[in-house]
Amino acid sequence: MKYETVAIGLEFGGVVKIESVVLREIRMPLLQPFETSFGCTTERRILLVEVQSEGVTGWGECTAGEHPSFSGECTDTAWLMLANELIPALLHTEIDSAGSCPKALSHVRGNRMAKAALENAVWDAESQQLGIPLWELLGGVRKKIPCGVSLGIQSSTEKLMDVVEKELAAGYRRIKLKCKPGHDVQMFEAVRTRWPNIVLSCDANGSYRLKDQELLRSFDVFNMLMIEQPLWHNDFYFHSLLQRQLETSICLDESIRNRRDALAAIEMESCRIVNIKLGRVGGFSEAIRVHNVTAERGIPAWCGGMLETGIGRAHNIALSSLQNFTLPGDISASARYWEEDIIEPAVEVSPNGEIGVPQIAGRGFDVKRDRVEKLTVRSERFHARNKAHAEPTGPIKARA
Ligand code: OSB
Ligand code: MG
Repeated sequence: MKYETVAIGLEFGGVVKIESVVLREIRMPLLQPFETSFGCTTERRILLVEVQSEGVTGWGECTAGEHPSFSGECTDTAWLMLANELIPALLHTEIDSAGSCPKALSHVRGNRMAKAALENAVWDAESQQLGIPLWELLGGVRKKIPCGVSLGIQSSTEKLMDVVEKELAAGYRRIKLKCKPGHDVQMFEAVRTRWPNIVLSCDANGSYRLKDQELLRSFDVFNMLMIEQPLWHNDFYFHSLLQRQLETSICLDESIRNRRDALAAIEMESCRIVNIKLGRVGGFSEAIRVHNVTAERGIPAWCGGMLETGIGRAHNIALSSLQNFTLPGDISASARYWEEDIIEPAVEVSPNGEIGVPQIAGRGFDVKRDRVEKLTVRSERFHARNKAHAEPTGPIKARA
């Protein structure tokens, strides 16, 4: 079969001269603990990258978690990779656009969340230099992003029902329930009985095994839009066997690291829907490539979330403006996560469950520098003297 090539966002131009990069860690408590099959998060330790380039500052956020559970990366490994490998390599290389970052960083295997933080900061800077919205630089077309919510495992069904009710009242268009063995059918039954017609999905984060096939098949009666990553985080084959047994569509999250993985999953029929996350695939360049292959094959895509601050959220909004992001993403209001976000305006969702894509140059949200400084627990600045040698110049601030 012939497929038409989709080449959105793959034409790059210009020159990006990077003078310095600041790496920092901020700490932000979540308003509510977020529990998944692999653990509970109460406070985020988030790395931010600032790229200074010809009068503009591009920001990037690293989506690595505090522990290497969702992926093999965590906040501390990402710091190490950025400080020792990625930032020096970028400062050492001439790049003509953000789209050349993957090549400049290609000597490092894996560590895609660390790479994404840096590459996305360069895209952010480039869009400001060109004076166009980031979404436009990426090749986006959508003016509004449909939004869903991802609900962590709750302490009781009553609590869960209250949370679902609140999010539906806020306008969200899809409810995703985190599940794991022992935390599934009863919960789905309660939600479905009360809300027979809402768009519902679940996310197992890889917590079931093939021996649970019958149990997973019993989820079909709940008429869910999808079941996200039911089996192992790094599998395609067993998901393809499982998908044949299910009416409900499988959506892969953890398994998809790049375009080639998406293509393999689609050709093996391991899934019928793809979740695209900027950090998981290594940044905007690869996210666009994954998007394009899903578009070519007629596979719906949506943008996942990783409990981001407003910087990551702004980037997720820009990415979601691409044509094939047809399903509601896990991109929701800042106020669901943070007492005060680090951007302004905060991300807000309309009563009909949409986020408006900002129509101004750059990421479309200002970074509150004072707030970022206050939340910073360590930072380091790196200079490009002349492209010949880039060295870390030591901590500009460090406190416990
Ligand atoms: O699997 O989608 C996931 C959060 C952390 C790690 C993995 C996942 C998630 C979410 C949260 O589902 C989505 C969000 O609200 O940011
Ligand atoms: Mg997921």
